[in-house]
Amino acid sequence: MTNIATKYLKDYQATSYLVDTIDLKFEIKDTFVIVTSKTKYQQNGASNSLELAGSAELKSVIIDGNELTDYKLADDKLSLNNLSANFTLEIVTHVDAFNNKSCMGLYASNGNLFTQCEPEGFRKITYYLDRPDVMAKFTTTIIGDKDLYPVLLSNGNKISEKTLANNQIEVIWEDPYKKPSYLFALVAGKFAFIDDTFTTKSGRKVKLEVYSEAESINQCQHCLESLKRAMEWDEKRFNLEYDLDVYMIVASGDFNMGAMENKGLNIFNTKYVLAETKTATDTDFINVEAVVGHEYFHNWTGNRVTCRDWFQLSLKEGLTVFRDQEFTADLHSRTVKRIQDVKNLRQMQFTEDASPLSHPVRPESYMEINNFYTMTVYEKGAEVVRMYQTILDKEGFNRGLALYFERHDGYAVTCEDFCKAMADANKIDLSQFMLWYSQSGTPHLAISDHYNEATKEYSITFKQSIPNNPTAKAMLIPVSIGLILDNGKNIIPDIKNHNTIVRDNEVILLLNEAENTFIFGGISEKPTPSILRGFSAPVIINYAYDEKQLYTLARHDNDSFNRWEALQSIYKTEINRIYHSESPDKFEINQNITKIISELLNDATIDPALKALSINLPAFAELSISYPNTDVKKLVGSIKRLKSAIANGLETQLLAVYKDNQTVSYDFNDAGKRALKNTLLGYLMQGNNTGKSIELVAAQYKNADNMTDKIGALSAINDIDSPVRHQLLDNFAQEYANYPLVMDKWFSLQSQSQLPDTIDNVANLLNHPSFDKENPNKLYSLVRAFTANPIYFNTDAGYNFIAEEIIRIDSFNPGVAGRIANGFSSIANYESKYQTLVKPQLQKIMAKENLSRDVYEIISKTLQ
Ligand code: 0A1
Ligand code: ZN
Repeated sequence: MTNIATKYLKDYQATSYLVDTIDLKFEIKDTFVIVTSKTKYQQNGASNSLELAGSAELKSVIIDGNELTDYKLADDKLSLNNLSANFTLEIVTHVDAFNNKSCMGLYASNGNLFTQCEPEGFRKITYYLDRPDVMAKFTTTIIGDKDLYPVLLSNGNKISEKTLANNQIEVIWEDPYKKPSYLFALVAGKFAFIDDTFTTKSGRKVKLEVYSEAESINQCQHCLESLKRAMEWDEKRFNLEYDLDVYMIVASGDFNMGAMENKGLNIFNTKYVLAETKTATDTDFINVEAVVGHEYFHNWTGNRVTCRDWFQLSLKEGLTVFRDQEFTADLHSRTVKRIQDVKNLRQMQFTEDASPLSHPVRPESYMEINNFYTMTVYEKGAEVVRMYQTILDKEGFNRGLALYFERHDGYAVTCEDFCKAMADANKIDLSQFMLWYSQSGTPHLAISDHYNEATKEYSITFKQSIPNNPTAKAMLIPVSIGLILDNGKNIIPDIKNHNTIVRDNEVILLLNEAENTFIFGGISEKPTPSILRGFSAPVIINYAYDEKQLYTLARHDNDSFNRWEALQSIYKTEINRIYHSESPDKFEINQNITKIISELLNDATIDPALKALSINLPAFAELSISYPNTDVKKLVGSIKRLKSAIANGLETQLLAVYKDNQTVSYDFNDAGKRALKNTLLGYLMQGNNTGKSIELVAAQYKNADNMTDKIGALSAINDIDSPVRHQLLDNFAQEYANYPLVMDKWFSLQSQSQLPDTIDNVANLLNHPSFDKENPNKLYSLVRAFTANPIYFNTDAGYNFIAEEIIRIDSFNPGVAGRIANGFSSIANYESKYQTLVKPQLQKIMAKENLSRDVYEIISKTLQ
């Protein structure tokens, strides 16, 4: 059996040597790359031994000019002993970049070379102190054939370019900022580019360049524009300016994640660069802007101030996700963005935190750090950062951030350092807040209230607990609250407790004990509490709202997030009643639901994007965690039942609103209308009048002048067994055969389908001419997407298919295999028959020879 070590946060130790400078030389040959690294080391402490991480083919080791022959090389480590206090180490490796399918280290994609070094990819290139607390100045020389590699890029500023003999060119890059090895990048190949400039507020003129393969360069403009918006926004909102003369973004069709913030040279998945109306949806446009923002914002939160060790990953990721969320909120609709983020958090992070893979925002141990680029580290981490801002207000938060940069610019630090900067800048004690980093699981708040007619006082009591973490201590939880009277009036209550914040019409209760009670005076009648406004903390609230209260909130809450939330609670209550009813298929739904949806659709003051979100029912993944031993089919059926009842109850109106929201010629600003229209089409397709709805789908598909409407039509018909579905899918595959990212959408749709031939179809699609069995985007869109198909993944054949794919993919790309393996973790919460079915499949994966650390860790934890 594989023996894989666990690493612990508590074992952190600084290195015995530090690095001053590193000079890298890459000579690109026909079948491999020669890498020479010259590193200046200085002793740091008493030890004169050094252990360097590396797995590339080692050719030579030279210390201060003397070749070393008696070095120890074992377990991907080079050990050096009896070293001087200062020395220069020269190492030559050969890197097998052209056969590297892992998309880590130095690898080829369509003939071009890219690097991916975060978290531990640099060690696949050379032998080094490949950890974030070792920061050095990098100089990079790249030599390659002029025809094959006319573009040669690395971090920092280009300091020389010359032609050598034999049609070779040599380019030298120098990065003036010290950085850890995970931020190193190199790109070599044939690319087209578009450029622009941005002048920072202090007057620095920055060249902006976006590179892609020539055939897609006409899809890069939105990315470039997004970069300028991000640079401007960061100056305005956080007073942060860019610090180099050039900022480059390069698109790669083979990339394991979304994008990478390498200093001055971001490498992006094409998915987050290319966007043009014929081939990208409205959501794609927003996502490109958000990811461009995210990587740009890392320049300060990640690069200038980085992480001491990988346990601190959320220090940069939680903070940077928070920043990109705010960027999107400021540029578009704040409410829409908040709702989308919370939906995503509930579907993906709450489920992770309720699964065997639950871990704290700052994990205390890991086997493979690659497995910790999770929803918890990123999205819950962003909620943790948001809570600082909620508690300290925007000004206080900005003061804290400024102090954080003042203290730590140029250093590798910890989550404590961030918390301390926030606390010190605002002169408050935030020690209890650190529990958000160390305690796993989603906190639940059990809430009860009481109105005293005689004293006109209203009291509300919160009991906090984490069900799957019973020893958890009481945390500091900011709960934004409002009170609403029966006539719909929102009142600003007179609060009698100390641990509350009252600001700009907002009341925030600071829970800090297992049980907290708050008392409000001068309340004329028993109010309806609007709890957790704006989703002020990543918790689950349990308050026994009656039906009337939920409708009061849905209609009258001043907080737009909580109006949406009340509707969600209304839907959840109804789905729950259907789920527990004797015959869900015949369940008659509460007419108040159709009434309020009808009102909402008629309300001209509500923006269509918000209407679309308001009629969107909670997803299976989100609901399943509140159904212990979930009966998967029953839950899917209950959601469907509610949807079709709404569709049938409101058919005429849904159709009318669908027609009203048609757009004439494409304008991005109509995205809200398209979202509403497509949501309605999805509803209509679930109603009884299938024939008519299919006609609508076919017409919309045919007339669409943008990708959003095409995908809207295909999604609506995706679960309907009709020849039109096949025709449209065929037509789409023909039209977009040469657009890999568009074909990803086509694969995804089919793997999500609720039609009975889905498993066979998905298995066959692996051999479709547009599929590529080694490309991460393809594998995510077909194979990983299938793990989110509750009906067909959760079958013997479904589990077997995914297990076989994990075993196949693990041999060349453990990162992707690990991410697919995550799909098994939610089964722990389902009916036991599913666990019985999945167990042999998981054991089969564990028995694979040379199973990667990535998959081993995930499957072994899932099996526990
Ligand atoms: N730091 C990047 C995410 C990233 C992580 C790992 C990668 O390869 C294994 C690539 C990118 C971000 O947050 O954008
Ligand atoms: Zn990031």
